[in-house]
Amino acid sequence: MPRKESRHRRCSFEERAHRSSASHRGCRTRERTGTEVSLLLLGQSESGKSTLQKQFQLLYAPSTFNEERPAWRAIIFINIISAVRDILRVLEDVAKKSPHFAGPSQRSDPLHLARLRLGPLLSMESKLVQAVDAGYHTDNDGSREIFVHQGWQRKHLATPRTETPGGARSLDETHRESLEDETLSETSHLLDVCKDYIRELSGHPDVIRLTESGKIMLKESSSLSVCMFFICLPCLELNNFLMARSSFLSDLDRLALPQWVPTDSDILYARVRTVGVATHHYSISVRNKTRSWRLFDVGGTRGQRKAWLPFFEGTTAVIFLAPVSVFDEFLDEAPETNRMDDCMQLFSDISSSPLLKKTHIVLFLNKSDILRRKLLHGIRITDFINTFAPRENEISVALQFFRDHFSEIFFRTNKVNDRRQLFVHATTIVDIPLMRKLIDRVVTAIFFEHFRSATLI
Ligand SMILES: Nc1nc2c(ncn2[C@@H]2O[C@H](COP(=O)(O)OP(=O)(O)OP(=O)(O)O)[C@@H](O)[C@H]2O)c(=O)[nH]1
Ligand SMILES: [Mg+2]
Repeated sequence: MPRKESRHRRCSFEERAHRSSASHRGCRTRERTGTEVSLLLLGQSESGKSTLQKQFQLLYAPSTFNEERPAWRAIIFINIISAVRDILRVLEDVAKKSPHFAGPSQRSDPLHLARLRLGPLLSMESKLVQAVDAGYHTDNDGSREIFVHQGWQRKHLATPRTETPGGARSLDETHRESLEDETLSETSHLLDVCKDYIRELSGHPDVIRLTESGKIMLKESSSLSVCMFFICLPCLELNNFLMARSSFLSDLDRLALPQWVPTDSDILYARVRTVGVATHHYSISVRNKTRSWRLFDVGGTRGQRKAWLPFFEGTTAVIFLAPVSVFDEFLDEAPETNRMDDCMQLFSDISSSPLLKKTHIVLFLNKSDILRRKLLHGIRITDFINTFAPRENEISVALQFFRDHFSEIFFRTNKVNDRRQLFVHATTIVDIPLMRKLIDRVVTAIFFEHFRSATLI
């Protein structure tokens, strides 16, 4: 997408986010009277906020989740294509540094060949982005990720498609739909044609060598959805164990089938960056009492955190997501900052905010599945957090350590109101049966705390 256009899209999106925060102010009265429960999902980027919101939808609005299911095909295709692009980029970087590098477009060069073979598939990315009316959000550091406008799925429902007031579908609409269908089936066909080349590329000796030597690693949140590579600090150890995970890339036979419809799990693993604040409404019954709930899913990159503030006042509860697997990673937007340090600082800011002094906080120590795999793989927490020593590098010990650490931050910053509570849970948000039970428990706790504390205000 041209830079100008993407800036325009970003701008209008931010305006929308601003409008939504203004309309949010108007809704506070309802919250104060206790008729509506509002829940704020907070945490750094890629901590799992939107995935948690999808779990809410799956649990409390399954019919809309089902209606929107086909729309996720395009996003997953985009995820796959950008993963392939990232692998190619890494391999090109390696090739350029090689003493045998003979120039960018040598016919015999296997990478050049791979680019040629994959070219038609790669060129579908912009068409898919257009089809879902998405854009790219670029951070200060230049990192780029796809974002979509709130409610984008509604425009891409399989049935019923939108109709004009007269009952007939507009020509524009029909044209857009057929373009979208064409784009999807073309991508699916190209994916089928290219799947062996993609496999070959993922198993390229340089990719294996670099992952084994720790020179590149899979961005951990993407290890299960898309394999995004980046050059990381040389001390990191990660081999192709993670790469062999059930990522979209290792499931191409299924995803390239023309009749493939994303499963619940595919949708939970699909990655779209949130820009601004997305509001979701649910009607939730707790012990036969039905209330309207609003969930605010915020964009977590550093540059977006200022936009959270208008949503603090009057919120019933905060669910803070701390991705505990990130102890050995660094922020995309600030590569010198360890992601766990950023997460703890952010948690400290949230729990000490005067606007949240009466708000209970639910802390999810998320991505515990990835934490477990990293520890089993021998990545040592002490190499990144020296206060962890001399503990055992073991999952239950690590979870207890993080639980204690976050609790200490909470109690240190909690002097303003000691009636406020912190509920801590270790989570794997992509685990559907586990989350079903946990969300139900958390919702019940928030609901009852809400009405108990309403009398305290
Ligand atoms: N393996 C694993 N992956 C997870 C878990 N939670 C989230 N993910 C994946 O992590 C990626 C990022 O999750 P998101 O929910 O998009 O993160 P976010 O906090 O909304 O990020 P922003 O919108 O950028 O603020 C997605 O691809 C999810 O599928 C988890 O517990 N385990
Ligand atoms: Mg998000």
